[in-house]
Order: sequence, then C-alpha cells, then structure tokens
Amino acid sequence: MPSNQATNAMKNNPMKTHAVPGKDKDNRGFAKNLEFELALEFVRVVEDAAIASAHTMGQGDRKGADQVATEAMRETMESVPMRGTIVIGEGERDEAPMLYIGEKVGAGWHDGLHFPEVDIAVDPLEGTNLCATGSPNAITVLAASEKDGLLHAPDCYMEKLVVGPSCKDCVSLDAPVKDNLKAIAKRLDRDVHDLVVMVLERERHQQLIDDIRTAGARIKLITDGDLSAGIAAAVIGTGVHAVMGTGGAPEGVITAAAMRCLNGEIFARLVIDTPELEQRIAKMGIKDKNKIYTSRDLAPGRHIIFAATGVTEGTLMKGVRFFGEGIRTSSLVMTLDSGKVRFVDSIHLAKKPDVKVRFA
Ligand code: VTB
Repeated sequence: MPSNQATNAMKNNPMKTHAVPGKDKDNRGFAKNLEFELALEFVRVVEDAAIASAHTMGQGDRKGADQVATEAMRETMESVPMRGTIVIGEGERDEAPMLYIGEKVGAGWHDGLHFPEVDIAVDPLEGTNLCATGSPNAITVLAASEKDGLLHAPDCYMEKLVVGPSCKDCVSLDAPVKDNLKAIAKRLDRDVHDLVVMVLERERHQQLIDDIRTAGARIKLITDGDLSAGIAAAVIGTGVHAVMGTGGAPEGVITAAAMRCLNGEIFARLVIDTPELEQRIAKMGIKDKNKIYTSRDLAPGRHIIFAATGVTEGTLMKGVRFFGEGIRTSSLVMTLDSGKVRFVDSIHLAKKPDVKVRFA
C-alpha cells in the first residue's frame, strides 16, 4: 500500500524541489536531494527489518528470520518518497514474492509527484544463520543510488579482497596472498604478524587460510557475514585489516557501495563456473567473466546511500534491544556525495500512556 503519510508530507512541503528532471545540467539539485532526503528514510527501512528479524533471534529458523525481515523492509519501503527499483534483491521475479529484481518500490510510483528515481540493492538479513543462532554481526542492509548507479550482479559467488583507504593501490586480486599481506603491512606501518584478515570459514578457503598462516598474519574466521567484515576492514580502529575469500556477489555490490562512502576498496571477480551462469552473464552484457571489478565498477553511482541496522550484537553496531518501554536500534547510514557517516541510535517508544524514556 502506498503511504498517504509520505505523499501528504510532500504535498504540504513548500521546499518541494524533488527530482525535477533537467533542473540543472548535471542534475546536482536532484541528486543532492536524493541523499539528503532519502538517507534517514532508508534508516527507517533497515530499522524495521532489524526489529522484525530480531524477534526471531535464536529460534533456529533462518528462512523465517529472512522472511520477516524481507516483509518488513518491503512494507516500510512503500512509505519512502521515491520511485525505487530493486536491482539486487531476494531473487528473480518467479522465485521471490517480494523485493525481487525489477520490483518497483516506494510511494512515488503511486502518485504524480516528482519523486526521485533510485536503484536499490537489498540484503534484508545479512547473516540469516547468525540471527537464527543468536550469533554476532547479523545486520539488515541496503544500498541505493541514482538510476544505473549499482551493478546488476548475478546471484553467484564472487572472489573478494577488501582493504581500507591506505591499501587500495597496493594490492591485487591476482597477487600471491603473501605479497598482498606484505604490501598491506608496509602501508599500515606494522609487521605482517600484526595483521588480522577476516575469512569466511568454508572448505573452499582452506588454501587461502594456509597461505595467510604461512605468511604469518593472524586470521579471524567468521561463519557468515562478509559484508560487515568488509566495512570493519575499511575503517581504522576495528582491528581488522583485510577481508579475503569468496562470498556472494550481490553482497559484493552492497559492500562496494559502502566502500565508496568510506574510501575503502573491494577488488572482486565473479565466479562463473557453470554453463547456466555463462549464459546469464552473456544476457546481462558481461563480456569478460574474468574481469576484476573495483568498487567504482560495482557501485558507479555519483550519489550513494548505504544503510544498515544491527540485528544481533556486532562489531559495528549494537543489536536490537527489546525492553518494557520500547525497542532500541543502532544503525549506520552513509552518503557518498554529501560525505556523511552517521551512527543512528533510535528508541522506538512503546505506545502506552506512562512511557518513560531512558537516555543512558
Ligand atoms: C555466506 C554469507 C556471506 O555469502 O557465506 C554467503 O555468510 C555465501 O557463502 O555473508 P556460502 O554459500 O558458502 O554460505 C555471503 O552472504 C555474502 O557474501
């Protein structure tokens, strides 16, 4: 259902300068509005998805956790003043009932106002297992940009190497692991033994893990969630210096959006190992299956919004906390052009006459 609240707010807003095509030559007015006006709107979206999935924490039902996150994300998105298109979502139209690739979302499709047109990549619950087992670092997350600002990556595996700003021009996906580690250590002014690399704990990573160990670096093995690991690697102060290994391609695009906002870098290559995938990428117009993508290739938008909320306790954000007076969430929202990295700590008050607000 479209949100009357959102559209009424727009109609009554004297500053109604949204997305007037051709307003100026490079569309600056429009794009500035996109980041300014939608960033906090998207926080609502990831918050609601986090609250819904956090209710299922530890129930051992990863599918159920993902489903409620998806439903909540979809519902809240309907009240966002935009004409959104899902470019990375829960699957193709025939396999996902909502947030499928190509789905139109947002209040803007339902009325005649000039709402901004945005492409959206969602991962309603990154780390479904983490939520199902109550383990740290499950998040709800999305990235948005102006139209065509996010690569429509196929749902396959992707080789990834994620580093922070100091190391973006000294590593290569094709270089031996030990060379990359040496280069990272040099840039970070420390010994290889002092580095920490995050790697998904998977059979396919045995060689990679051996190589990192042989080089002498330390490893943090994670059961799931290489997207928040990527963010940890891109910022200073988390004690993580790189992410290496193969994970999902869709999450790679969302990681790239975060890297654009944080000035970090992801180097990535699609893993195209079946004839079906060969056909799929051919249809998508991808000619070179061995191409190494950077964050600019994966998330080329000039205007990007990245929003995530913690579901379970995490390195970057606290998990959802339920208490008598309401619910507390912790979110991260970043915008590229306007250069903001915001931590949003929200208290969602219970609707009761004697509700009390606690600040600390
Ligand atoms: C998972 C998940 C990651 O990739 O590993 C998935 O934890 C794919 O890997 O965060 P598996 O098929 O081996 O589970 C991610 O979703 C994202 O890259």
